[in-house]
Amino acid sequence: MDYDVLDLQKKLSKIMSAKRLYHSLGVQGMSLALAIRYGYDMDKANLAGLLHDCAKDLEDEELIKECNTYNLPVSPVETRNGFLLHGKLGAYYAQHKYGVDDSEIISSIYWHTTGRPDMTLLEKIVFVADYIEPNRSVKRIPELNTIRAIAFADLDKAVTEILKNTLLYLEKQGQEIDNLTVVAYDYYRNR
Ligand code: DGI
Ligand code: FE
Ligand code: FE
Repeated sequence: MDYDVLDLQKKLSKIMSAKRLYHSLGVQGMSLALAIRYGYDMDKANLAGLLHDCAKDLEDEELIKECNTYNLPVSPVETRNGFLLHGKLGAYYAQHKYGVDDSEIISSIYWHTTGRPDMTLLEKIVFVADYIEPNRSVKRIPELNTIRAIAFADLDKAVTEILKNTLLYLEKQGQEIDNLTVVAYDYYRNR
């Protein structure tokens, strides 16, 4: 695939906080490593990881406004928790702002926050890489190093553990849970 990753990194560095860029570079590298492990196209994984949070530096209201502008559907849960839209809008930006025309890359960005049942290999790679990238802290997620090891042994199991942890965390925090996340966990738990 013909794509100028350095140019894209430079563009993202102008719209992202330093912290977000660092995270994005971490996910880029981790997606690449998982692609090597599971035999997926390295360039595509690299690009998907780098771009996955390209719409995250927007306030909740801005995310909703942008989705309305581009006719992207906004569910009631998403209206109440605007940040959930950064995957959907990021997928749109990847396509229309950053010139990505690969449908696998676009959908891996689209689904990276909630996951979904029966994810494609790249969707799983980005979903897992996002959680285990080196800048995530074991202080905040005690199971992180266990999940990192699992990620390189059994990708579906890593997806399952991450969904389980995420749901537990959201419950503990009293945050509203999107049914997409529940449906994804039910699928992987029973797989
Ligand atoms: O954008 P990142 O922070 O790198 O990672 P992400 O896009 O996976 O977002 C992580 C957050 O999303 C994490 O705090 C858990 C949250 N999340 C995932 N599923 C749901 C959710 N939050 C709510 N409220 N409901 C969900 O179903
Ligand atoms: Fe994200
Ligand atoms: Fe992320």
